[in-house]
Amino acid sequence: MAPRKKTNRRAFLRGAATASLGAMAARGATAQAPDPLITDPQPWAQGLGDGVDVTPYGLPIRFEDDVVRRNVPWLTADTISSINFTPIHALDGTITPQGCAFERHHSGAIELSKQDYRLMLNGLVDRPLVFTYADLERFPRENHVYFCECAANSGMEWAGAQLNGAQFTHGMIHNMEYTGVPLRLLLEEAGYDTAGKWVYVEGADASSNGRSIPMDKALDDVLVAFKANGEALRKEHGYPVRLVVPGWEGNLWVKWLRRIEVTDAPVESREETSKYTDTLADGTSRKWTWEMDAKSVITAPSPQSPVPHGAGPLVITGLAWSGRGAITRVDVSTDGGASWQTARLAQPGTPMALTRFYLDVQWDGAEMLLQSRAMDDTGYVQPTKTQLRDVRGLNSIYHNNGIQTWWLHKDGSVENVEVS
Ligand SMILES: Nc1nc2c(c(=O)[nH]1)N[C@H]1C(S)=C(S)[C@@H](COP(=O)(O)O)O[C@H]1N2
Ligand SMILES: [Mo]
Repeated sequence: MAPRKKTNRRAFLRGAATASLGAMAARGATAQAPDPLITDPQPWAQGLGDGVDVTPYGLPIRFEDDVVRRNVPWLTADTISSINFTPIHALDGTITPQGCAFERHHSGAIELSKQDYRLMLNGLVDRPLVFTYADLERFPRENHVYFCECAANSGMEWAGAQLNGAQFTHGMIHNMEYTGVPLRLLLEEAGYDTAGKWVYVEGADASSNGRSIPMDKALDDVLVAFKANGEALRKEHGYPVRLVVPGWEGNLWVKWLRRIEVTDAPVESREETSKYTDTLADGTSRKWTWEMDAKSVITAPSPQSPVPHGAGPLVITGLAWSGRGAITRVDVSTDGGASWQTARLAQPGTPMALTRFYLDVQWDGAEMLLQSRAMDDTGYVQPTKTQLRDVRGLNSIYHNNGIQTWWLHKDGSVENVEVS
């Protein structure tokens, strides 16, 4: 799975050997032979490029066509009730383009137009209401950047290192800027009853993916969203309207949102009983584990993003997030957790959104055991897998936020291993 760029690397080292000493440690080697890419006229400068309308809506250039969502075929019986993974090993910054943001469907991605869209708000309210898409556009709206992480992210890694790539171990996550109407405004419009302690939300797809949400959360920061990263939601993310439930597990982020019922008790639906509960060592299960605890992963170097350049300057980078607040600090270890260095945050952490971190090191070319650990503004520190298993046992699938280890080999290749 890990693309090993051995030929390229050897070619580079041969070139570097003939170049000046120290070139290997520099960020760009000084070549001695004339470089035809500089000295010769190139085809792209000898003709004209595409006109402005050749691509009315642009896609990434073909050289980047390996930066795509991928699934793991053996995980699910088919691709309809399935999941794929964001290529986090190849992205930088924090915003996930919709085109490569992971998808999780229980009964496939449906096509629902704005014209056919209806949102019902019923139950314990003074006035049951139905909103069209155009109605929603007339409520005051807000913009917020939030991550959405499936509770099953890293679930395959509970018993030990399994999938060889950050995309597969940690890629059930995306981070977008949402535009939407606070759910509170719709509840106020309908006049919710004080006996209404919960809302039950469901989608228009065959699975409906119904979930109960406590009223406190519904009135706090939940958004009825229709734009992501400035444009309409993509079909696979719930076009035309999805729920955004900041910091809470992805399953609550109902897509193709069709109904919100104010209730006095949780529904205890399939998705919150037989699924998305956490079975402990003694066989009992925790429920209502909504928040996504602080977590981080090094995205490069990682198995799909090996080091192509040998010893010298090396950028170690990754993502950190917390469903309970903002990331305040990320530490990186190069020796499997024996010692830690505090990484540089590209931007100060913001609540319930991805934070990018960097550690710029001089790599001596020796193997490293790379780890990262996140801390949030509640004082919480991301646990080791041993600490997590001490509390949760080995029966769990969901909510694995344990520290990940990548083994960087001398040849620059990287492997998923466990140091617990
Ligand atoms: N209507 C509906 N909403 C849904 C789902 C679904 O299958 N149907 N899947 C849920 C799950 S389990 C997750 S993790 C998120 C994934 O959102 P995404 O597909 O935009 O990544 O959507 C949630 N909302
Ligand atoms: Mo999920």
